[in-house]
Amino acid sequence: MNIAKPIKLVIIGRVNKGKSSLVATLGQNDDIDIAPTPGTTSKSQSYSLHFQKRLLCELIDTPGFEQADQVLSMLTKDNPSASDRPKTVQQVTDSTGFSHNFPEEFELLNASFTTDAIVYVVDAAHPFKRNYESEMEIIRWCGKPTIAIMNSIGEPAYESEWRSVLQQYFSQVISFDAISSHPLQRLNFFKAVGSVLHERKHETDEIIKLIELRDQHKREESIKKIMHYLRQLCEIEICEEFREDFENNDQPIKMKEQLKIKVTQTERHFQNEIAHLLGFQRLKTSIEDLHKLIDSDNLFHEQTWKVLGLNRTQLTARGAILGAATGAILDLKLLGMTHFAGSIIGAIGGAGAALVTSNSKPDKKFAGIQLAGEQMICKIDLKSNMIWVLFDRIFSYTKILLQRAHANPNTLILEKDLACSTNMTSSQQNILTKFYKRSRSKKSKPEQDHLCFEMLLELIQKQS
Ligand SMILES: Nc1nc2c(ncn2[C@@H]2O[C@H](COP(=O)(O)OP(=O)(O)O)[C@@H](O)[C@H]2O)c(=O)[nH]1
Ligand SMILES: [Mg+2]
Repeated sequence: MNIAKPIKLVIIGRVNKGKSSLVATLGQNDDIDIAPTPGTTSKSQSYSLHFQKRLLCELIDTPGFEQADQVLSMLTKDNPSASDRPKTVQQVTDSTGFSHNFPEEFELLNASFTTDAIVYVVDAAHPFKRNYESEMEIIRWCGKPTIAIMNSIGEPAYESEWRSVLQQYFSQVISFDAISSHPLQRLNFFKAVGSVLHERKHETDEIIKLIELRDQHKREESIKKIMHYLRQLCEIEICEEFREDFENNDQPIKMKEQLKIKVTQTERHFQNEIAHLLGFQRLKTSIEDLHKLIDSDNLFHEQTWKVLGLNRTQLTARGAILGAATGAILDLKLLGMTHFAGSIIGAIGGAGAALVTSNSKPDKKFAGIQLAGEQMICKIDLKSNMIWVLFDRIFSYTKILLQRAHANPNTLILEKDLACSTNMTSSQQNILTKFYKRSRSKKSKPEQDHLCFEMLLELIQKQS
């Protein structure tokens, strides 16, 4: 597929109508200035939509109209004929002093001369007023294909009123919610572009196809990142020489601390990677601190269920399917029989981690866990809920970002709807369990890994 020349669109309208928000959401990039204070955009700025290094579309964000009445009276002064109007707009914009006296109109008109179509944004949460007519008339004078967007900043109470006005001036009128990212919205927008750019219809159809491919590509890349993350989690090991005077030392506590730090860092790293992959540079998040979560005495504590969005039945059901519900608890009970084990419970219980040895000639044994040898290893217990909690957190985070509009200014809160893994069938859970095990033993089976990839992809597609 070849887009000979990218489609260039200029976004214009008054300040605070959501122009920059529209650009961010259409371009799927939050690296754009959106602020409730007017005048945030003072110069025209171009944003590109790429797919696999190919430029598909260029969106030009502009400052808002400020003095449309005066500019229109300059244009109409000599009463040019309809065929001379575009030329007149150009001449007036180029005239001496115009850029100084009308900096905003200078920016937006200049940008519109070089574009394929003009996109005009209004806020249909507020009523139409007569003083909007000047700017719509100026746009008509430019003689370009036009699309009007009704972006409601609040309830779209005045849509029908606006529509009957806009239809008098614009070739296409569509509703758009800049802070909701339903993929159909973006496609509808480009369909509207296609319908006004008759001679470039074929190219806009190609863009629509490529945008769909691009969305799919992003989902696939996100799943690859999630799998990479899970593999790393399974591989994290805190290894230390086993000390003989363990009875009174804090070696296990320190090892657990290191495990916690490592897991937390790894989670943050992959959250950032996924955010960047999905075009979020400025995302503000409020995510329950993993550190605190691991600190809670154990994963079955009521507070923890709340954080995870799980109820007791869900936890038990999942555990039963996996045969892992007792994983953490069983270890704790057994270990609780000795004083030393008590410190291990404190140290590793919350993390669902296990202490194991790599040495085959143990000389000390507690409750079936080999402690003696040359090395102690602290790692996430794959039989515990911990690995599922970590999976749920990254999967939910990714799912939310895939659905999120890039203009959404709200802080991302990751509290509810976290328990994705409880909605998985037992065979899906088994596929993932096997993946954890392969990762831990550093065995890679490409076919089975691919099966896991396909399963997670289907899951995220269904849920997004
Ligand atoms: N609720 C809601 N707020 C929006 C929407 N579009 C923009 N906003 C908010 O309106 C304000 C102005 O948006 P911005 O895109 O900067 O407007 P611009 O001046 O036309 O570029 C910002 O606070 C946005 O978050 C929308 O569709 N819904
Ligand atoms: Mg703006």
